[in-house]
Amino acid sequence: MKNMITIIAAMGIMLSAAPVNAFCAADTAAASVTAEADTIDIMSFAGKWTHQVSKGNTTVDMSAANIGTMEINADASYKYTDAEGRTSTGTVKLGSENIGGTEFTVLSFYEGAELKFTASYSERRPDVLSLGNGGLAQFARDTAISVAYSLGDINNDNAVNAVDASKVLSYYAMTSTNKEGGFTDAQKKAADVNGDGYVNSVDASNILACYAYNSTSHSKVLSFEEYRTASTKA
Ligand SMILES: [Ca+2]
Ligand SMILES: [Ca+2]
Repeated sequence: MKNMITIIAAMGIMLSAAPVNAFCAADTAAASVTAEADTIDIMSFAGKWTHQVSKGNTTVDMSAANIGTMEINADASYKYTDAEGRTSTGTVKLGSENIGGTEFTVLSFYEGAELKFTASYSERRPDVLSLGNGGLAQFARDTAISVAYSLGDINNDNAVNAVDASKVLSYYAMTSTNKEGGFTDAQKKAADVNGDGYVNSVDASNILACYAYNSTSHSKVLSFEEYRTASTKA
């Protein structure tokens, strides 16, 4: 909830500071942010990971033994298979932890009520989930489930709306203060709706404008691309 209030406050500041867009900026006030804005979701981690431990006196980066595989699913369930082929299943919970002044995303793997693994994620190394602090064990990304994002639909729920705009603003607020925004590469592409290579409040206001357009008296819900074509012609 605190997060949401921050986003709404940030939105007011950023939208008022945003340059006027070529299309449909006037409609942005019609939309409001009503959903929680968590920039990192389980989709960022969905896929297969290899459980690696250090083989010797070095960190796991230098020499690793593979001792299992972890599959994280889009519904936040997981399946762990150890080297002997024994499997266990459970649920992944996302949280955050402040380590040395930096906010990290933490994944907690629960089998029932039992905490089996705690892994931390850093955007600097998006294909690694660190287990413990010493660099001695990790999950290394194996094959990510490829998720196709469409322009403007950051959370991939087939709707371009205020939730997506707030995710963009949240990302922008984080990255503009040198924090991790938590978007996958696909989400960054989906977020940069004006294609200028930056994810910022201009994109958020364009997403809101698209949402506002679709919310008012138009018979068909347009994709972001369709909306852009329609609003450019108008
Ligand atoms: Ca969406
Ligand atoms: Ca952009």
